[in-house]
Amino acid sequence: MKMTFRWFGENSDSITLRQIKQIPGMTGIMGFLDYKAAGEVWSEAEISAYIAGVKAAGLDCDVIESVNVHEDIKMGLPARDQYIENYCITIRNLAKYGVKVIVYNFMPVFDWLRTDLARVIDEDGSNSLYFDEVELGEMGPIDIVRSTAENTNGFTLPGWEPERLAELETTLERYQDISADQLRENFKYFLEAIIPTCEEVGVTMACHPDDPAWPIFGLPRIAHSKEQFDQIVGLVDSPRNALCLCSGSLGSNLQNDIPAIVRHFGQMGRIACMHIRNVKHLGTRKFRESSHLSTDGDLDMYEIVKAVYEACPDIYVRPDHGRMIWDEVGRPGYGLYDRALGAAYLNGLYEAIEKNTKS
Ligand code: CS2
Ligand code: MN
Repeated sequence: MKMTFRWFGENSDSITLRQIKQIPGMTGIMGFLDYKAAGEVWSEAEISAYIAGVKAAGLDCDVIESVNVHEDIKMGLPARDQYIENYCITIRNLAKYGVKVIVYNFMPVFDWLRTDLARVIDEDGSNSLYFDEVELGEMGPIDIVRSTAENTNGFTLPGWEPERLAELETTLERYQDISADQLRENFKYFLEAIIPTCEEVGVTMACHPDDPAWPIFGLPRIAHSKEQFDQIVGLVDSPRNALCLCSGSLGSNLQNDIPAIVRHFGQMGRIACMHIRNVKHLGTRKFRESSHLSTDGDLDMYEIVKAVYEACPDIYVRPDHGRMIWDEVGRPGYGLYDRALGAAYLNGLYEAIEKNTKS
């Protein structure tokens, strides 16, 4: 299990590479050029400068996260071929600088979605990302975009880039005619076009689950259960067509048995990486992101890490969103302290499981 940390880049993160390097057991980052719009080519010059900085800090950059898929690809519009071509160039460019895994998602319009980015947790005064389906219904898509964009402490959030959201209403309308099956067809078209390039250059695509794990605003969503992931890995049967299982995203629906899902896809060799975090359910489709500790949320982190140890011990993992604690101000979900605690905790679980198994 290679422990990593999400990092947004020098001018886009409140956290420095030096701080990340000082977290015990940290091997590298999951990198991101946060200024790139979906569909744009990531140039060699940009990639090499970014990765050189990471390497100089003593960290690896084997995983890149959120090379976002252009909406025209998801909607199956004629312009998709151009965007797919751009995507293949980006894959090649990343491979040249040693990138092995690209994390992406195939969610229409929105990436992960919350109704509050800083809900105070009364017990201890920290705050965290929060979701309530009732609040969501009252807000509607336009309000949620506005409030998300306004409450990020000046940072952009992955998947919430202003360019992508400018044409929100038109995009939402277009999706009314796209069924889940059609979306899956478009997904297949995308994978069939890019996986040969991945095979050639040795890059694995890792699909991140829908978050929350059900359809939102009537938009089709096809990546939030074991059955759906079975369909996705079957769209193109190649080890380069793999998953980034996110325990917090899948865990928003407690029907998802995460250790079993990890074992299933891990044994198939189809998990490239994981985001491991906990969620605390507060009612039906109402939850907050808790600390990583099992007893603070509803997921059994020991069982999840044990499944990783048994089924796919060589994968990259990272703590996912953390709470804001110790008065830290930063990009919601991506502060330093709680995620660093999460990483140390997950490494501790892994060490204990490994030693127990071997003794
Ligand atoms: C991330 C997503 O914060 C998160 O949960 O996992 O933003 C993720 O990077 C994307 O869905 C992948 O494109
Ligand atoms: Mn995630």
